[in-house]
Amino acid sequence: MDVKTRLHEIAHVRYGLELSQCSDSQLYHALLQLTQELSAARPAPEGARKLYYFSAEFLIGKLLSNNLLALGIFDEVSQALTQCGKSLSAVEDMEPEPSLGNGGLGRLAACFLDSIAALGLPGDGVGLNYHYGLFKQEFHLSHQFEQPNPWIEDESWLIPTGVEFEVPFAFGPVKAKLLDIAVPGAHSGVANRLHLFDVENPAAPPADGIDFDKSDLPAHLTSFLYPDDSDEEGRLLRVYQQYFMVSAGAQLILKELAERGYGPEALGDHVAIQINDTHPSMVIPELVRLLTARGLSMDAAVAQVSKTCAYTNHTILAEALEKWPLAFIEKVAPQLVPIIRELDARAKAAHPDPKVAILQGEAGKELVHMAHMDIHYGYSVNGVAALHTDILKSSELRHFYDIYPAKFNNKTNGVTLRRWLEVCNPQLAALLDECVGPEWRRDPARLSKLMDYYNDSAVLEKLLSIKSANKRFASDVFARDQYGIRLDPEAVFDIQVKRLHEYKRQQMNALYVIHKYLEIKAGQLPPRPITVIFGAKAAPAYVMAKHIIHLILCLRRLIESDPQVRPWLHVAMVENYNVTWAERLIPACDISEQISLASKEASGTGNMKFMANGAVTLGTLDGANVEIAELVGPDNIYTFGAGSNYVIELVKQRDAGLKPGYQPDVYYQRPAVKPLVDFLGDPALVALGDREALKALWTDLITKDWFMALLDVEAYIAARDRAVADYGDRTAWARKMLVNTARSGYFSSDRTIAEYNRDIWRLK
Ligand code: 26Q
Repeated sequence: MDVKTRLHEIAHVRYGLELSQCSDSQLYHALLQLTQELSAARPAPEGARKLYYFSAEFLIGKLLSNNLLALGIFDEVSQALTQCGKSLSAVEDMEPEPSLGNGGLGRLAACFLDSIAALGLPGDGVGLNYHYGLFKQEFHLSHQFEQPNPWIEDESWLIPTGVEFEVPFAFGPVKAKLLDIAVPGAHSGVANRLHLFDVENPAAPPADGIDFDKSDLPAHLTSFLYPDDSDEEGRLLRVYQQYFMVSAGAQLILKELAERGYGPEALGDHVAIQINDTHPSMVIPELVRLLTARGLSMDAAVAQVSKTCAYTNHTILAEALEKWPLAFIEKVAPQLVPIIRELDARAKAAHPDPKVAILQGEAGKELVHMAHMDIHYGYSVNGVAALHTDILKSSELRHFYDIYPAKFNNKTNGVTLRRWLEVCNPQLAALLDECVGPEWRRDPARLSKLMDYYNDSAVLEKLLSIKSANKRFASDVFARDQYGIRLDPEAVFDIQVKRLHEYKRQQMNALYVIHKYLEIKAGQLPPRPITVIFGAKAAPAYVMAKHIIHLILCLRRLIESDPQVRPWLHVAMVENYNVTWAERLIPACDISEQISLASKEASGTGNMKFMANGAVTLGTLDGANVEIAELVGPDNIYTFGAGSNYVIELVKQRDAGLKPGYQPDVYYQRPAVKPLVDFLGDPALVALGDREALKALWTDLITKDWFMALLDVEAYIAARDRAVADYGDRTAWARKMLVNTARSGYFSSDRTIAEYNRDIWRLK
């Protein structure tokens, strides 16, 4: 039966209605059923080994469009809806967005599942079914507030499997129920699964805010996703969550291994586990425990686990490396403690250097260094961009690189161009079909053929008109969703959307806004209107990040109410930035802000999405920006600021208390910088906001400035002004757009996954 007929039939059976009579919500549920049926009919891919991608986060976003595309029925469904006066995008508005991740790491896991299935590789995700996901952000009086973010409805993408495992906590066993989400692969005809574990009796929704009684375990094990920076109190529950995930996941692996006809002694030959940062690292001792319980000797169990597990590092921020008190693990899962001690003893016997020990600190107060356990007992360690892997080898993990050079490898991140180009920017995708042929959709490297049109004025014009249309669309949605505020589609759209973190330096972007504001007040107008768009959630306990949001929102109000400045400068901040917002904003962007302090952003993946959609990067030579710069060449990117070697040297001096280190005061005193920073105390601004918050930010900038915004701010302003000026030569700018899209094929996660498979997983 063809798809259209089946859709009509579903509408009839469910509602007794014609498609044209259905509400958007009814159509959404009918399409949910249709895609679920088609995914269920697909076989799972087979191979010598099967991959389990363990991650505490899968930031999948809405799934309807993506799944229609993967199933090859997007156009057909879209037409069927249009024919009866409906629109797919209105239907998609009915779908709640699951926010099962914080940001980059979680979104990467979702892109990876999409690519694994598209390449026809056997690989499933393993994670947790958070009921509320990351908090929903609201702004009141220019401050962020957090609300619960429920996403599970009676009918959803979750498929009950009936599979259950018991997770043995110290306080008693808890049943882990397995729910699956189908992951159909584009072009491959197969489907994988995202396995999400849940408790049997989840807690009732919280009455107020996102606080809850953290002592009420186990009902809360899967209530919330932890923000990437959280308070002490929350940390113990996070260990409970992690153990819940890895114990159930490890049991699932052994069950499926047995179903394929293999015993536990053959684990490493038939299974690969990718550990997505250290959040799932307890899978190592848990598997050792389960294998020994099934009769393997300790030696054999350790050998199998070491053939199975591979670790990805996503950060070089020391404060983000997980070190759990052994006492926490004792409290949560005491059965792991002797195993961790044994793993530590073996590592110490082979490598006495205390810097590489798993257990560190004096007896009774020992910390378990999760990354160290992964590196000793995993067979692969990878960073997520070339620069990041180099820094791991030469500084952060140098002592491990000395011991295990062959384990280290780089896998530069990628993004699925199906969601981040085909679905979110259909007009550009259609132009690419015309120019390079539709094969780019299977083989993104072919996007480079777009270079043939470098001097084709019709194509350059078309690129500009598509960008304009996307800007108008984003403005309309913005006006609809954000209290009727309009964006000016004629202005340069300069966008920074990502989690709020000092190292990402939204505060430096705000200093540029102040710089422009002061120039305009002094009568010096920019060559054209500039719209600066922010989107960012701050972890609830991250005080400085909240101050930065406050600054941005106060600047927005100040500029909005100033008739002299308003025509030239506009600041917008989307509330509750999420995957859906990203899909609207990225295609509308002219200048992509990627301005982290060099050496601090492991890779970045937003940078890749913007590039593919024809935005020009304004960035530091950090993370994957370095590779973007190499691919597009200096005329098609704006780079600025201190390099990573210099920054690493400054940080070393600062940590050792050596001179000169980094002294923000030296930069603050510069005549071009001081007025920008001091504007935080300007009466007009302070009148709109919270004096204490702005003062705290000001004091931090001039005395600490931990991520060196003042070091780079002058170079940043110069580079940004140059980009805004260059934007005026429309043909030259269109060429930059073209080169960026043409060179973005490298950043397809299909390429990344092919490399993981070739070098690490060897699935088939
Ligand atoms: C840890 C302990 C307790 C509570 C929370 C956490 C926690 C949660 C999430 C720590 C870190 C994260 C997320 C990290 C993350 O998103 N890293 C990003 O990973 C991307 C994909 O590789 C990179 O592109 C980014 O550069 C990196 O910042």
